[in-house]
Amino acid sequence: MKLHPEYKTLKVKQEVLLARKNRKLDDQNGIYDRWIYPVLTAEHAPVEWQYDLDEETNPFFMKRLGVNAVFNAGAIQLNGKYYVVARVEGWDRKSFFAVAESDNGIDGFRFWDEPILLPDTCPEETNVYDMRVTQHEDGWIYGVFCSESKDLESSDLGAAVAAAGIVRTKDLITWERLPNLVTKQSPQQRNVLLHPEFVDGKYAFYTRPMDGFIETGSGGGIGFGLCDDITNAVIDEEIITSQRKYHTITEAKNGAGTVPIKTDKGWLHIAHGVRNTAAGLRYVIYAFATDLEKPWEVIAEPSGYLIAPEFDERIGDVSNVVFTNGAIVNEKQKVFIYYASSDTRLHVATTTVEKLKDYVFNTPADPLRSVDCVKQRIELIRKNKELLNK
Ligand code: M1P
Repeated sequence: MKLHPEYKTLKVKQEVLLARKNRKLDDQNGIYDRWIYPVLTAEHAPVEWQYDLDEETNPFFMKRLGVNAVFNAGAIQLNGKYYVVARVEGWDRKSFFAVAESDNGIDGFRFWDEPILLPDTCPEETNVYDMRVTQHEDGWIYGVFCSESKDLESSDLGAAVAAAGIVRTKDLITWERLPNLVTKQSPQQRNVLLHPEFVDGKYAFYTRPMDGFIETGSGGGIGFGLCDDITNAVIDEEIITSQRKYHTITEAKNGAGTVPIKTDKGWLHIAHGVRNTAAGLRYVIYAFATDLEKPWEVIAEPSGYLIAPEFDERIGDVSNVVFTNGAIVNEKQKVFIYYASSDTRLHVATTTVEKLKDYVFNTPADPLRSVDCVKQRIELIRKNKELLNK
């Protein structure tokens, strides 16, 4: 064995990337700040995960196990550090989870030495992705993710079945796998999220009822259901929280994103909405609030999107997509929304709980018809004219 001389060159180059300071973008909307650089990309994946460093077995210093993308990440703050559990996708199309940590949440993210090796309890499972990480009041940190298997009942080679996998940990190092969630009303599930508190003494999940793997079909929006035992999670009944609506950003589908943020006025949710276009599906991020006691009941939902793909974010493996499954609220009530663009890279948007609350409760709702949208805008213009003419 002999360390390849190219290794050091590559390490030095990567170190420059990892040490790069992030900067806020100038172009702001008052709701949140965007940052110039993604916080994680495929280029952040450790060299040791991809190259055989031995000159004898890898004389040309080839990437043997390349990383294609780093994106949709769950997030949690522990002991003052910012952790994301990112979806890392290899050149082989399979995704896995890996923890990266940062001291400030906006730059300096570094992957831990090794990715997470989940307990292999589902022999039929082919792929895993999009972990939502919930610090639950029962003392465990739960990860709920999509567990994808081939649909053996279909003759279509690409047909798949999506279910919600559940793991739990105390330290992000050791993970215990629990049985997948069973939802009696829905044959498939993706974008499932565990609520951080018990509701009526039960574990509460935001679900995404769907008939097929891609199409939500009859699924009316983001679902909500309760279960008694998380070690054998079964939801008998799902009700709809944030509904899909005709001619809105959620017409084709929507799905829960970050763990709801508790405020004095209600739970703040940051989710994704999808609509169809001639160029394919367009994914944006939106927000809404639910009642403190009844976290399934929507009490405010601003019109339109909170974050849409902009600039370079528009392009990637699945273009025209922004997607979130993780946010952190720090001790200063600053909010770090980790969102991925075009299934390729991970970004951060920062705001505060106060600003998000103002946004969700004081931004007008979608009146659902063009003529009413114009009336809404004219009302704003006339109010502003009055102020400007004073
Ligand atoms: O490709 C965009 C996103 O598609 C899926 O989301 P949804 O289930 O709402 O269609 C997910 O697979 C997600 O990982 C992906 O980012």
